[in-house]
Amino acid sequence: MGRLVAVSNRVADPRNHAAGGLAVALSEALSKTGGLWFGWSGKAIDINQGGTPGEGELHLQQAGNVTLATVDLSREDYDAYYLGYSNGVLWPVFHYRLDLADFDSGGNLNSYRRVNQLFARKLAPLLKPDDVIWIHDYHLIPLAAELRAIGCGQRIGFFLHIPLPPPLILAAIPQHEWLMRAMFAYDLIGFQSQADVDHFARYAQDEAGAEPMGEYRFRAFHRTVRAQAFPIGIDVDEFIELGKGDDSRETYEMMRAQYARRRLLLGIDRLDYSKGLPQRLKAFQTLLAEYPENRASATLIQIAAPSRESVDAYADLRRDMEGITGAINSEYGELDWMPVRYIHRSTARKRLPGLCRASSVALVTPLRDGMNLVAKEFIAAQDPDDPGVLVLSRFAGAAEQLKEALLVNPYDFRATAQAIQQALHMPLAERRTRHAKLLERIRAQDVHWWSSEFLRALAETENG
Ligand code: ADQ
Repeated sequence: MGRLVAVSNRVADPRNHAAGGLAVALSEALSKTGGLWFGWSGKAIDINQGGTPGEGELHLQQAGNVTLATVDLSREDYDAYYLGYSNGVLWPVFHYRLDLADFDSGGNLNSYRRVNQLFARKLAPLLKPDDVIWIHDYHLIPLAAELRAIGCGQRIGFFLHIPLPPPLILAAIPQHEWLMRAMFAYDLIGFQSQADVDHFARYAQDEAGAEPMGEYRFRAFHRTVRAQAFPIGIDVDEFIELGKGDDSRETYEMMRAQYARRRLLLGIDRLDYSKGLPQRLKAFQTLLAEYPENRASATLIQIAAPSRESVDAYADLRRDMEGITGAINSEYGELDWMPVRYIHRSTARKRLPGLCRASSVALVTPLRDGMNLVAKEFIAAQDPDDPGVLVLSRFAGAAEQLKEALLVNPYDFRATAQAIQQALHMPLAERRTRHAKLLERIRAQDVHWWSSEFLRALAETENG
């Protein structure tokens, strides 16, 4: 294989393993070929500091044998490309939330195109003819088309980390035809789940008149694209090792000591409306109402990392969460017990395994999620002899794989409360059997499997 060039909105320093599984997996694949990682520098330059829309300085940095190439954006482009179009249009629609999409601002679309053109212009001169390019996520859907437009003929693959909605929902985006045409500039498109592949296949055939060319391949707009599911995984061994570290062990001991007489339920998310957090709190409230034996015992720790706070829908969510938490705690709280501990901060990665291991139940109940890696991290962190139970939304991509979890419909509070009750009272033998199977599944398709399978499939494509 030629040199690997990875492109993503954010670039992580491969030497910093605290960045997590994806950064580790990409770094590993990049260092095998002395690769290049290209993306936004994280800097948004104000207009009075010289930030001009459609322009940005390129920075090159060496991290071992991997080159990091990053580009600054003007504040105006950052606001419109990142917050406006990527997170104000594509994120909500791809998560089936048409009600939260802001289609009105044409400026956002222009900027989304302009940033993708800027990235193509800055990246093209760095490319070698036999490079293999792997572009990530919804911020960069049109990047391959922009690269092709300026003469790049290399193999280009794309991985969508979020779900692809059914054709009718996708078609609500005014520019859906343009986005789909842009997808056909890739040689391979990877999705998180088979459901996403099916949505792509239906859209491609029904709306874009694509011709199916045998398994996984479609032809339209004079190009052939392969579309396939590559469910992303975690680095299971790395997470288990992290669990043996001092920080994780300390966290575990502290939680066990503090909650010795209680049962811990855990939620770890970004504060995002796709994660179903208000619904999760309401299911927990229903548990306390309908199964009173859990009062003064079951404690939900919900850690929600701040995210995209300047987008309106996120500020609304923050208020909702505070309101519902207050209502539950004031209704059921005792002098020595608060049912919900809601923490609006992120937790250091090195503490996560300990926190997961100290919990009896994980609540991973998104309304829609590409995959959800927290579900897999929870499984990896458990003591196989006395494991906790995963309550998982059927609308998370992970539900296609993790069939031994307790699968729930997060909109149905009573049924979710019932599943939590079942999780809290599951016999040890059943917990062990379910956990062993889940661990086997996340090992078989871990993050190393994910990147090597994707790159193998990309190398097999016919390139055009
Ligand atoms: P995200 O929506 O960010 O990612 P997710 O997979 O849940 O979501 O988490 C990614 C990582 O962030 C995990 O390693 C998790 O531990 C960490 N994390 C989340 N909340 C945290 C918190 N409060 N404190 C500390 N760490 C936290 C997108 C898609 C997902 C898909 C991933 C990877 O939305 O569906 O699984 O990409 O493809």
